[in-house]
Amino acid sequence: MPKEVKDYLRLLDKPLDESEAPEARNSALGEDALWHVLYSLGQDNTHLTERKCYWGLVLAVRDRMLEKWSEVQRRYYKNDDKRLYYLSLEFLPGKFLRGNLLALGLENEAHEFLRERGFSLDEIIAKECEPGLGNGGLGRLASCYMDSMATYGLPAYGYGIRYSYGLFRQEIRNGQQVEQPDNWLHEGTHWLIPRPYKLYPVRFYGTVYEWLDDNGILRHDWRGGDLVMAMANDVLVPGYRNGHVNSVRLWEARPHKEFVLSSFNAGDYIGSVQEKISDENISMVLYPSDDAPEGKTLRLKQQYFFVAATMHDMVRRFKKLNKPWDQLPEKNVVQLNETHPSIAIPELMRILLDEELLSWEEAWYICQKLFAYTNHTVLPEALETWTVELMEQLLPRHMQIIYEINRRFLEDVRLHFRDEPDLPSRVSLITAGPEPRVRMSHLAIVGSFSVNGVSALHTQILRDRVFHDFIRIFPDRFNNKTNGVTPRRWLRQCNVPLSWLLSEHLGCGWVTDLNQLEKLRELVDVEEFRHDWEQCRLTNKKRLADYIEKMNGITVNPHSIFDVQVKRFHEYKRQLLNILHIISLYNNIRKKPEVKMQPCTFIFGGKAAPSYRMAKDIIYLINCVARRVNSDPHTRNFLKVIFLANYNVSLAQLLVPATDVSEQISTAGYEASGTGNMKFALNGALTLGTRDGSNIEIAERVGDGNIYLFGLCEQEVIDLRRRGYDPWDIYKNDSELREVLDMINSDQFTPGDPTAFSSIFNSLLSGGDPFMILADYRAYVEAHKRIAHEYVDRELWIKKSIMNTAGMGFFSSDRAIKEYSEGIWDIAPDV
Ligand code: F58
Repeated sequence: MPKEVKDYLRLLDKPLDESEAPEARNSALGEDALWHVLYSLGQDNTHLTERKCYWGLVLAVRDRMLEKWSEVQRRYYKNDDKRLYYLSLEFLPGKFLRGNLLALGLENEAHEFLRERGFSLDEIIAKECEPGLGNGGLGRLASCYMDSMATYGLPAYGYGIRYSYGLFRQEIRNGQQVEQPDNWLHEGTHWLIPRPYKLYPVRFYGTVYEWLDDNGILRHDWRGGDLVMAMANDVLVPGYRNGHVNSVRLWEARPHKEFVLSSFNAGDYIGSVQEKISDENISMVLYPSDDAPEGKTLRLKQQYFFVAATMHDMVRRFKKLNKPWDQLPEKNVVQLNETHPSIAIPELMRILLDEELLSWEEAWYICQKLFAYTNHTVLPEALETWTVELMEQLLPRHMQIIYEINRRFLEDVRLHFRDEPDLPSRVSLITAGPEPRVRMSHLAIVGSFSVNGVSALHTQILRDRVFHDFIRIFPDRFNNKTNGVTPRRWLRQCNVPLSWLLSEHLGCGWVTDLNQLEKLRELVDVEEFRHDWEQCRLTNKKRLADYIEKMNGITVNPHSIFDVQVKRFHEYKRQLLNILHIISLYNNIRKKPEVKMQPCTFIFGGKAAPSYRMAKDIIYLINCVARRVNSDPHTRNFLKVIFLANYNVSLAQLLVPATDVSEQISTAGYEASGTGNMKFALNGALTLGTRDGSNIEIAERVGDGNIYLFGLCEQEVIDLRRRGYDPWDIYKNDSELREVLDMINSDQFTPGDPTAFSSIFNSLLSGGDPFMILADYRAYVEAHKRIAHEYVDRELWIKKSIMNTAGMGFFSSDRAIKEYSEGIWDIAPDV
């Protein structure tokens, strides 16, 4: 290892010197930052503060991106490129500054500028606020994909909502989750470029009028109701060192009428702004879950709001080209990230039929060639539906169009599947019964030319179970695109020590060609390399240990196994299985203090949807167990349990490089893919996982010997359910487990309150637990034993760690985006 690398390990704030020259520009970044402090921020630039430097830098970086962005936009027009519209109700980009500096090759300049003024980039970035405009994997995937699209040079646009409040900020008080508003814009942000002149009206409610056109064709006109304005805000997304900059357009709801002056003058101050406030509410908050009925209308409003504005934008751009309508799908493709934006299908139909006066056949032909849909879940309760009643009220014209799509579709189905009288009701876009509902996934399937799952297993499940009927109707429509993560953020940015080491041995090419990590296989037997690998990991672990000390006031041993489970809290992800095992470990240490045990630090993080009682109880249980375990002098040196509050992208960037064991333990068949699993393995963590989602594909690539797979596979879960799963039987026969469960069902962790966790106990035993936690318990414990045993053999462990990183090239989002662009979108890079 060269001397500088070793220096780096000691001095984390030292810049990483890469050979590539920064983007050519006449003036220096620092000079421009100073200029902006005075002329854009309107502040004295002779006396600098951290804040001034930060915003000055942001504006100077933004200038550089804007120059490239406008060049790129002009090129798209000039080259008449086919464009991709990526529609997502969620984006989780993480902090911007470091990623943008890295992409533009400006990190050193920024370091220098700050250092000369007595500040440090790391400290400044620590205070940067993070847009939490998503719940979890789905939103983060959208951001990884935007990064890869820009790095590949694709003519692509992201579209979403500029929520004023992101997902709530999680605090832990007395062990319980408390939700606080996440006012990420409290200081404003220059990363967003507001476009007050890009303002489109969006209609809700109203009446549909019918009229006959000159050819005697019945036409429709949707009028009246409420109008809300959608205002564009652009976030720039630079490619990695390729001069390419794309953008994500986030719509903000603006009032159609500012305020009612007559009411104000009459003294009705509240009434005068009521309408304005209700309009602005549309982009106020991101929904953490859609199971609260009072939020339902607002959520559907959000969906239509951003989709209507986006379709308007696409049509406006297309019209500038003066091409016939049938070329719309030749020049554009729309990817729907889950069903949340699928109302785009009837919206485009409405535009083409009612505004552009196309025939139904022409309009439908265009739609079916334009839209593609990605499914991210097999959970029945997460497959979105809306009551016909609500749809008819809020979007009356769209409901008519959906009825007509359904009528024609079912007519076709009846014609082609004459001997299956039940099929039409199963595939219908609208459910039968007293409260009919629109199935958004069926709408998305019928209105798209491509439907994809996000891992091989998930796509297979869609084919075999969830959308089985549709496979026969549209055999060529379904395909798989296994997820990926961007190596820029999830290795180069978050793991600087390892990036140094990799670049030193492999060159810098891996940052944009992750398959180059394969070459690491040649280095596993080099002792010095393994030593350096371990040093990098230890540096990262110490950094995390410092953070834990600071945030939770608990000292953890950086030489202990860092075993991490961070993700949204959900029963299917089985954080419960993890904590059950921890309690049994705790019992064992107390019973047999003489047995030497490898010290272990179990780390949890993640948010529970505010209305999801069980998920919140599990968080509480983990914190109660942590309190007990961490304060027990008998176990303190061997076992620590940490819950890190407010898990977000930045915290993930700190945790991922410091993790030894990555917990990916969902019930097989439930996790569509997972992307956390990829980030951890890429950084050299070993996965402890079920044969679920993309864990299976990770195992294929890192090798069975370098991953700990355990438990029932998807088919076995189904078989067991069919045979009858009896958790009481397991309870009776496994004394260790019984002891753990009885402790939960007593006041052991909540002195004086023996029923605090009875709902958890009952869900595991009496409720028939669909996630079959106890069925996998023994196999999970055994896998942990193997881990503890093998971790001690440092040579073996480090080799396995290296083999993980070496095998993860496939899981780059660059690969995924290439597959999407070749296999679905039919678009090519313009660089
Ligand atoms: C996730 N879905 C999947 N949904 O769970 C995960 O397996 C997959 O890797 C990832 O998508 C990317 O494909 C997901 O994150 C949500 O966050 C829902 C959004 C709507 C509200 C409820 C949560």
